[in-house]
Amino acid sequence: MPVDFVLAFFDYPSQEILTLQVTRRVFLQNGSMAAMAMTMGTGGSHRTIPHYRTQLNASSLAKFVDPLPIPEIAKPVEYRVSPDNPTLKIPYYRIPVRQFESKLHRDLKPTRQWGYGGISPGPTFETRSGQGLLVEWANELPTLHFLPIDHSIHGAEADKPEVRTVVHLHGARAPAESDGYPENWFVPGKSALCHYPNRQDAAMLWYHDHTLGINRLNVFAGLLGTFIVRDEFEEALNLPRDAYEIPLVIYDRVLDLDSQLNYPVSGEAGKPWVPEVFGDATVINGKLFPYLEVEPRKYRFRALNSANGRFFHLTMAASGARTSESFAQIGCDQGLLAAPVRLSILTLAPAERADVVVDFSAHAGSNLILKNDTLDIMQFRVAANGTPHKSSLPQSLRPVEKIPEASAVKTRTLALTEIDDKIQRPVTMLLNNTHWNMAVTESPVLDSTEIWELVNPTDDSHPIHLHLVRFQILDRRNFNVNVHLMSGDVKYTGTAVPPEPGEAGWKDTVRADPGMVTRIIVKFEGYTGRYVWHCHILEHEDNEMMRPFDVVAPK
Ligand SMILES: [Cu+2]
Repeated sequence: MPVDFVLAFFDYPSQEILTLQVTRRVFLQNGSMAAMAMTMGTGGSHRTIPHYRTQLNASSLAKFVDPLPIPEIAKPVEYRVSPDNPTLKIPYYRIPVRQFESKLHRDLKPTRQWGYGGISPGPTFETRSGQGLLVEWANELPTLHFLPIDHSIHGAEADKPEVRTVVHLHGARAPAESDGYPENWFVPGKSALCHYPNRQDAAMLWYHDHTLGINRLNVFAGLLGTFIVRDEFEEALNLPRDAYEIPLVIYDRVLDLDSQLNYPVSGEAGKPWVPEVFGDATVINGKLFPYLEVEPRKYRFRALNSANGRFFHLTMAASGARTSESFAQIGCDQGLLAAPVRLSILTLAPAERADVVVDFSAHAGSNLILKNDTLDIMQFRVAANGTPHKSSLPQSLRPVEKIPEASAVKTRTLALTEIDDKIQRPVTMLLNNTHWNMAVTESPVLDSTEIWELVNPTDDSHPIHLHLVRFQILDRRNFNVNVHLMSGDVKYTGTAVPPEPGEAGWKDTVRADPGMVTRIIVKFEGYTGRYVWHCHILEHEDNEMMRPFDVVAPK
């Protein structure tokens, strides 16, 4: 398949494109190639491309001149009666959603962004398992959007207000009315009150915009933040904490020469949507190429990939060489793993989280570099001496009891499909060949267990996220794509591969890799009501790769 997304980005003449013969899958898996494509694009044959402007070459900026920002902790404004227990008062937060400017780098001008609490990432919520809280999300944004809306996309038609928002707390077991259903958007001047009961294990969740048809633009503008749930079990493990526990919110952006967000467009009149976006500016906690001063001891990093579409492959390098077994991964999306997993490369698909411990004690007085593929993205400056510490890295963490396959009452086979135009540019992506507006086809019964088989005949790895629930990955297995495309049948061609050790815990987002059937097992616990499942490549999600599902009461 030709490089359709480069065509989309840079409006290459199609003849040129057809000679390149690189698949988008390769681009998805290889960040440096995407960066190369971006560089190629600056010399490409631009015609009149609305919105999209000449790109800043982010690698030309000085490295490691800004300290890593740590997002502030959200503070409740008062206590209010809990919606599910009138005898209880719970914290009430009010978070304004605002436009603001901040410098992404010392040598850049301030960049216009949108942020929760007027910052991006937004303030970090700190709460405990079972400690419910209320958040009033108040839309105080301007009435005009500054990124290119595609009115041909479902839910973003020209009769809709330009600026709309709705907030989803990713990974939360929350009632449907507080889950941020994509159609429940509200306009500037309005707000939504959400109740998060937090009856779930310790984990790092994250909140972000989920507005139908413009989600990719609102998140690109900066509407994201983290939400940490803690519990006694985790605290008893004596992991690094307080100043030694640090969130790393990682995402890529495209900037213009004026330091402004430069969301790519297709170049096709009236249809600016592009199938994926990859930027060469890797931002961590709101800064490009930040540094962090650390002591020679263990740190706990809570990493989140909040990129629109980029998969990160993170490594640590000392003096130019990769250090082996740099990370001890202790948790994934929905909390702790059964035991630490030693990794030299940490892969994060969009929306995935990894909880990792890094021990700097062997590097006193030197610098380490965090890399994504070949790109240096952050520096750790390890002090020569540190304060004595007693944190530990236990050999066993939290038991993860496997859900038996025999407990599943239903198996659903769900295809992930891509519809291309005549020159093989994707025009829409679908789940199970159904559009957003079609009748609900997945209606699991509350407290029942199901197996979902995600059949991926496309060239892309799609990170699939189910709202409300946590699940376990059973396996991935190659199948014959051609047979599937002709007949719909699934003919396996390989043996089932178990999840990677770092995925073998509780998940809420799973890579459905190309040419494979990915099986997950899910218990639909929590609440009845309407939720969604979708691809977390935001450009896919916005263009039909999202479906509602209903959790129904048992008969
Ligand atoms: Cu996708």
